[in-house]
Amino acid sequence: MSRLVINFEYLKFITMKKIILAALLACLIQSFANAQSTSPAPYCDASFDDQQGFPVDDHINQVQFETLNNTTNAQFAAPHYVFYSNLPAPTVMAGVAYKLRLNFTVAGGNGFGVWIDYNHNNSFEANEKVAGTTGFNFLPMGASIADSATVTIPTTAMSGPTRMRVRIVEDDIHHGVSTDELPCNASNSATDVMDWGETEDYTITITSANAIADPTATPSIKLLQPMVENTIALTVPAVLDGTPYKVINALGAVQLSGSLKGGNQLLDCSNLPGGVYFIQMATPSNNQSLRVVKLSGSN
Ligand SMILES: [Ca+2]
Ligand SMILES: [Ca+2]
Repeated sequence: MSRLVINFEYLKFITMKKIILAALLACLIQSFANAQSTSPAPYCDASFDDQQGFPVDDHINQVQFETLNNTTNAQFAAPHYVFYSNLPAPTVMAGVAYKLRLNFTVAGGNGFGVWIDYNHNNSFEANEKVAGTTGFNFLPMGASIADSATVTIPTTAMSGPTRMRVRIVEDDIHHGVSTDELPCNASNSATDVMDWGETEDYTITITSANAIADPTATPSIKLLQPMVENTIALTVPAVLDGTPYKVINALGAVQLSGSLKGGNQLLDCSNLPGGVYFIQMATPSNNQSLRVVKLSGSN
């Protein structure tokens, strides 16, 4: 009898061990699948060398761009480059302006720069710099330094997944005292690696207004993104110019109203609280209702 009990206990022990091992393995696979990348390829190196052993904690706390909202509140591990390839890409439309919001921890004389590879040539040209400091306009020092810019996606931008790079840079050797930051390290020389800072890369998805409009279909108004921040972006066929619209909340109360214009239409919803809304339009061919979710806490 006692032998049977011992064997049963032993079996229980083995089974528990298997369960724990399986759970650990599942965790490992999950964290690997969700991991960000530390390789910038095929883009240029944008790491920092901490001035060969003297680290300074200049870093990016937060990046907000349309539905992207990545808060790290930390400097990524040395050499302080990270590609957040694991995050859902926000969708932005060519020809439309979007708000970019940034927050930094600034420990010294820092500038910053943001680039978007609009032409998909795996390089950040000077005309692809969409935000950043210039000249002697250093960022103020502090633990929570906010900055923002309006980024208008060029109508010539290529459609599809597109790399965006955000950098904060403090460097004594590379560019003297200017805050006109560059997207890459200048050369392979150890002393040309930038001193202090952080680089965060992201993927954004660019859509073309032309690709969305289908002239053979029944004219209808299209919502560019189901989840919005401060603006609702619509594509309105020219024949539906002048279509009246109402934006109602989940209780049916009208929050916004007006007439749409043909082309790309932006409705300012920055004053509305987060939640579900419906854009209702009476078009000549049918009555349309589009559902949109405004993200909370973004205004
Ligand atoms: Ca960071
Ligand atoms: Ca480029």
